Amino acid sequence: MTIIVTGGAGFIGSNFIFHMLEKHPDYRIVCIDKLTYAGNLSTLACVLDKNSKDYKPDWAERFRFVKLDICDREGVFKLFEEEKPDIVINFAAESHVDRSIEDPGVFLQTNIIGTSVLMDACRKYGVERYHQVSTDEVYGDLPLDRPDLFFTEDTPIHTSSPYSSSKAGADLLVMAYNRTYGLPVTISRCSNNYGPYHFPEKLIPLMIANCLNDKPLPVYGEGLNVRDWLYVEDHCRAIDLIVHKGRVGEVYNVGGHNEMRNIDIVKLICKELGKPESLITHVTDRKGHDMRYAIDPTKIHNELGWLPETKFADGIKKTIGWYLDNRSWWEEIISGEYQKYYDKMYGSRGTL
Ligand code: NAD
Ligand code: TDX
Repeated sequence: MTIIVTGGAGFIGSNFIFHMLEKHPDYRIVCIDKLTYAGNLSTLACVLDKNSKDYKPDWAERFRFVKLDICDREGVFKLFEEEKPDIVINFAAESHVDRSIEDPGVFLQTNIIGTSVLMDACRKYGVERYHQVSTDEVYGDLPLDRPDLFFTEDTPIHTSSPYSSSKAGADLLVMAYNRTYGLPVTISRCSNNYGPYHFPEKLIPLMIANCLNDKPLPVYGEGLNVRDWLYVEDHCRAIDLIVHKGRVGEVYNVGGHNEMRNIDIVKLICKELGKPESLITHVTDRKGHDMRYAIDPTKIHNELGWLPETKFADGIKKTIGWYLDNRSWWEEIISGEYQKYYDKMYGSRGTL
């Protein structure tokens, strides 16, 4: 079995590759990644770098890395010709809402055009399954005063940001390729993930890094927005189940019934790291900021028996522990180009 995983040098894709190499000792994984600002080869040290203390030779011999843009039609077709993959799983995306608000163009290119290129290659070479890793953000948001409401697979698409719109556009295209060409597709729509290798521009790793550096903790608005947090390994298990046992042409929502307000997450991180809450700075809100995401995971539970295994209280401790043990990974990231991004995003942001 050969599986192409796109975006495998990023947060969830890398965790998924490790999950699959561990869980399926007879699978080969071919990772395609453009290595944008969010992709990092050091994340894949355990399968690429013989000098790394984490190197796993039995994984490395079943792993291939190819630096490639999923929008590069010629390059993608050439690789499919060579590898003839059985399954293709598309994690590659521009993934940060704030960046999409600043510059939507690249989101449309990678998230929509890239998806169509991959599916065209799947049509030409034939695959058992094309899986699209999507997001709960395609459903828009829920009001804070209706805790009884959740996103189901039937909730209408209703996007807020250029990021979520580009992901929704890709989802529509995936369903169209299934109906028009009979491509065997599935889609998963997951809530917010957290865990190792999470890029430090996102809420949880940003707050951990800033706490450790005694820097202000920039909470957008009052911090009352709610997200439904899922430990990344639970998401990886869900995708593994869907590509093997999920029904073709179906969407599966993935979420942990673990809703938390941003401000409470930030306070918890301060507490765990023994830092004062006075580091918290309320800054100008995100434009179009979604209030609440909440997934109803009944379908994946009933059909595939999936349930989240990691409780938030344990997952956040593990995650903080990982960032403490792997300082060089994130310190290298935040010392480079990232600093310019940070200054642009936060430097001139007003405080409340
Ligand atoms: P990430 O930003 O950490 O990683 C994205 C990876 O894709 C990077 O390695 C990057 O180099 C690569 N990439 C970007 N453009 C590319 C291109 N044109 N060609 C090839 N590679 C390219 O993202 P993530 O948080 O790991 O998210 C992975 C997927 O999961 C995305 O599709 C995202 O929409 C979805 N998702 C994320 C979350 C979350 O909480 N992080 C939740 C639900 C869904
Ligand atoms: O500095 C910050 N301050 C802050 O208050 C940052 C970076 C975020 N926030 C808030 C905004 C959100 O309400 O925290 C919340 C989480 O923000 P992000 O980490 O940027 O995630 P979110 O916008 O919820 O989107 C994430 O989940 C769905 C992923 O980035 C997406 O790729 C995924 O599809």
